[in-house]
Amino acid sequence: MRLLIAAIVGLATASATELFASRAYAHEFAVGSILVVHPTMNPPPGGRTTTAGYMVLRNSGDAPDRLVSASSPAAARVEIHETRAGAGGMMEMRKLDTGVVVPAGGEVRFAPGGLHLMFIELNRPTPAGGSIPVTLTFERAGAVEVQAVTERPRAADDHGGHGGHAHH
Ligand SMILES: [Cu+2]
Repeated sequence: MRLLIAAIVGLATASATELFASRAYAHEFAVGSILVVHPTMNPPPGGRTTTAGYMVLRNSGDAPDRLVSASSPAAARVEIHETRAGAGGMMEMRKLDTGVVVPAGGEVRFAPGGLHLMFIELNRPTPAGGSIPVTLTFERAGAVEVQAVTERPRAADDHGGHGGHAHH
């Protein structure tokens, strides 16, 4: 009991930053057999309203599922994109209109240089350390609202705000 009280007092006195950090630590969302692990959004470079987001999708079920769409009240559109080497070795991006399959018992990684969510026409400030709600809709598991945390990807570098990449 004393331990529990200490924990509660500790929680009450922790700074907002610490609270956020502890919440971000267990930052995952479940729907059906799908687990959405650590959804994030790159802080958009100054003045831009388009940026990329990342996450890992795990499927503990015995049937494949498919992420069919994403949306957010914080953006006009959220698209599912893939970066890949195109003709001539240039990296190029394309929108995946049929979504992304999450294999049975497997996972799909959205990461810099590959799959990503594209937040287009953000309509609110998205300071680092904040988060925005994103609804992910799966063919089998249905829809789930997750919180995408605004932070830089841990992996080396990204194409940032997709400078020069047309999204319309
Ligand atoms: Cu993109």
